[in-house]
Amino acid sequence: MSSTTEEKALTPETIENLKISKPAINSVGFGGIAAAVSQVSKYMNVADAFKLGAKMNQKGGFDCPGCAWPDPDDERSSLGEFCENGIKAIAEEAQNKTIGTEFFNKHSVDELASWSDFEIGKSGRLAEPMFLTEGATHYQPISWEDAFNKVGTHLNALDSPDEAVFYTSGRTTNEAAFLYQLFVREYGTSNLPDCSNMCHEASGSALSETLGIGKGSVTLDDLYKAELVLVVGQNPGTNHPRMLTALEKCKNNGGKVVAINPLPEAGLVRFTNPQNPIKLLTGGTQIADVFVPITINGDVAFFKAILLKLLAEEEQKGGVFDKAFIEEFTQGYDAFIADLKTYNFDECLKASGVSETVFNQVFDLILNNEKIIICWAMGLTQHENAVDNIREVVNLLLLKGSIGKEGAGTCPVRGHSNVQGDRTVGIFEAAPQAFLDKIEEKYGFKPSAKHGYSVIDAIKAMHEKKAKVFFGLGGNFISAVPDTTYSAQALGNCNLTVHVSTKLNRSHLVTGKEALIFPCLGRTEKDYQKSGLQLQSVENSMGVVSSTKGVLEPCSSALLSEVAVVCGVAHATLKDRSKINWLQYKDDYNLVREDIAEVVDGFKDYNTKLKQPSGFYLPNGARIRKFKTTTGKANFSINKLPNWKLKADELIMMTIRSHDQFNTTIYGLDDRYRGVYNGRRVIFMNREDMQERGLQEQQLVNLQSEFNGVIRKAPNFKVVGYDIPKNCCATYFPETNVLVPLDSFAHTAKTPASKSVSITVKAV
Ligand SMILES: Nc1nc2c(c(=O)[nH]1)N[C@H]1C(S)=C(S)[C@@H](COP(=O)(O)OP(=O)(O)OC[C@H]3O[C@@H](n4cnc5c(=O)[nH]c(N)nc54)[C@H](O)[C@@H]3O)O[C@H]1N2
Ligand SMILES: Nc1nc2c(c(=O)[nH]1)N[C@H]1C(S)=C(S)[C@@H](COP(=O)(O)OP(=O)(O)OC[C@H]3O[C@@H](n4cnc5c(=O)[nH]c(N)nc54)[C@H](O)[C@@H]3O)O[C@H]1N2
Ligand SMILES: [Mo]
Repeated sequence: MSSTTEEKALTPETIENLKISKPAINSVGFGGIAAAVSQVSKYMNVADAFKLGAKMNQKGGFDCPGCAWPDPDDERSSLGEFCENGIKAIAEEAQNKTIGTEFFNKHSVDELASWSDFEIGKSGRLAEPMFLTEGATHYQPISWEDAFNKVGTHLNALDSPDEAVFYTSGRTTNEAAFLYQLFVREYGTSNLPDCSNMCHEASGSALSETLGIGKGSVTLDDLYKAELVLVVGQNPGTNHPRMLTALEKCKNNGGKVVAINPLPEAGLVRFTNPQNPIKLLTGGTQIADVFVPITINGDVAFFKAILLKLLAEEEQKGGVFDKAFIEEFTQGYDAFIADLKTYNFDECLKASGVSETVFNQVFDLILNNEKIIICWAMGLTQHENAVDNIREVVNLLLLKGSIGKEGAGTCPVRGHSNVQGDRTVGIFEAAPQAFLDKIEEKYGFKPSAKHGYSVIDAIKAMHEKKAKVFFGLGGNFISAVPDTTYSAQALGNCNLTVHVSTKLNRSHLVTGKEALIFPCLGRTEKDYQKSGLQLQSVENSMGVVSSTKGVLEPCSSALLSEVAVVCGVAHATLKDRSKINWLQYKDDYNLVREDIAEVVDGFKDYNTKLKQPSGFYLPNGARIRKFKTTTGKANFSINKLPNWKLKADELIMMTIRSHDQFNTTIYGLDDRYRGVYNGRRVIFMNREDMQERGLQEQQLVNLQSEFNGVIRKAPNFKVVGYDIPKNCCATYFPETNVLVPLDSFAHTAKTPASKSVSITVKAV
């Protein structure tokens, strides 16, 4: 019997073999290296692994496709700037096994959908373009030319270009991303949702409004020189391991680190640098001087408590706020202080869930230091009040004058390795008019000025059949987005779904009436074109643009680069009506960069600057106290406490990453640092909450969320008692995306609130 689109979208994993042990407090070290080496040897030959290890994140090598953490400008470790999870990321891409006609003949779409995400990921690298005809059970091969024409035919048959959606994931290089948005705009729409919509969009919104730039202000050097670094809502030991090396350096220079997180994440507590063998033996550095076990979404309350006490101290003794900075560079101070005074300290502290003792430790550090950096990731951005979270962080930095000076500032730590660069070069459903004007000036067509669909809008539009073609440049849309069942129906409503991908994933199985898979080159592979071997470029979390060049031979001769795919689709769709010679770009990527240099600020002499071994910094106003806001100053903002309330039996759930996954790619079934082995359908619960519900360790439970009267269910999870604040719980993404309501998202930014889902837990 064939399964429905909704059924195919769910992860059918079992949980029988789950093993639980004590969570680790120390990250990396021998365990990490052993884990990485065993991972690599599973899929790659050892010679390739060494070749890659030596080139990863080295000047002139390739950029690790793992995370967006920057590489040091100066000395780089001779062992390579790598980490355990970086090695897993490249091993995942640089697999020996490939899949094509034979594989898809053997396995129907239905059968593949019954595999777990882990099994799907292990099937191998996609090696040929494939096509699923309407009503068919199996994908079949298709030539690139026919495939491009199919996309063109579908796009040209739509009543309006706004009936197509063009998604981007954040691994896409600057060159491919720039051409892609250019094609989409020439085709006639601004429907350019991207993974950033689900990730740091709230940071972009909050920082643009308050500091005039949607990116962070600090450099790696600032982190080394900071007196105090707050790491808020972030798990760097797993998701940005090389950040721990920077924090260690900061501490060696006398800096202090505070971790604000519902979970005592390994790595923040203690960290062993894998590139320092002596440390491996002695047990490593204590990274966090203070650990703040905050309640989920208690951050605005916590920061308000800090702000209130700072204000009291300023009013009593003075010298707490940087008055000269506030006077010269900011706007809105009086209104901000007036609003702050309407809050009560005790109530705020209580709402944060933090003890007075821990609060005072953090308060003293903030009071007594002038060079403060605040780092954050998804723990702040994936809430309904995510924008308030980040604006409140900015308020604190502004009061302390901790922005635009050495060792101080904002540090939103990006996820995908080029998610920041994609936005810089134009992947944006709401691009500024100035950028659109530049496109018009250079290419002679008028881009649509209408705001396009973000991820959430796109899902709704497809559900309502207002959008009929979905095109994804990278990523795994169905598993990444909230409300899996509703979103599967949305994709199922499309006439055509297309994915440009390196690996098979669930989105290839949750299709429109027709579907295409375009296999492409990965970051690690050599990209040969007419003019020779090509290099591409990416921007890291700190605004440094550098080159990346693959080192391995492509895993299949049928692969195209993302640039070539975009050129092929653009040419087949726009034909003679285009003002652009699409096919020239794929022969020589220098031409793409020459265009970017003309259109995007900060890229003058792009091709020349890219030859600098460490890359080049893009301009950043906040870094030099030139705030490009509507007021021309840094803006204080007024933020309310969140006002959600749990019902009697509800818990607030955050959906997080295990140590063995890259977003929807499941490297393995273990979460070593949290002591979970052989299974992912677990719910981490406070032991008192378990007791109140009469739940035992590893008891099988069903999870349910209710939002605006709609009930969503996720069955068969096992309970794991954990050090997590009362009324809070945690599960892994994407297994519980089915519980995240589509209509629960950050105001202003529309980031799905996947870190604050109200759920109930019931024994099976
Ligand atoms: N190996 C690996 N690396 C990755 C990724 C991956 O999946 N695997 N993903 C990449 C991507 S795209 C991204 S965006 C980043 C994600 O990097 P992270 O943001 O570190 O990832 P999450 O697992 O979502 O972790 C969120 C952290 O926030 C905490 N948290 C949750 N809610 C709250 C809250 O309300 N307040 C506070 N203070 N803390 C909270 C959680 O306990 C957790 O430690 O990592 C990137 N790097
Ligand atoms: N509940 C919940 N949901 C979340 C999150 C959460 O914390 N909780 N996090 C959100 C966040 S922060 C993000 S960024 C999104 C991630 O959303 P996406 O970016 O859409 O998802 P990924 O899992 O990173 O995409 C993996 C797929 O990308 C393809 N791929 C890998 N490398 C390449 C490449 O070089 N080129 C191309 N063309 N394809 C490639 C592979 O086929 C792979 O299967 O998920 C979001 N969803
Ligand atoms: Mo992300």
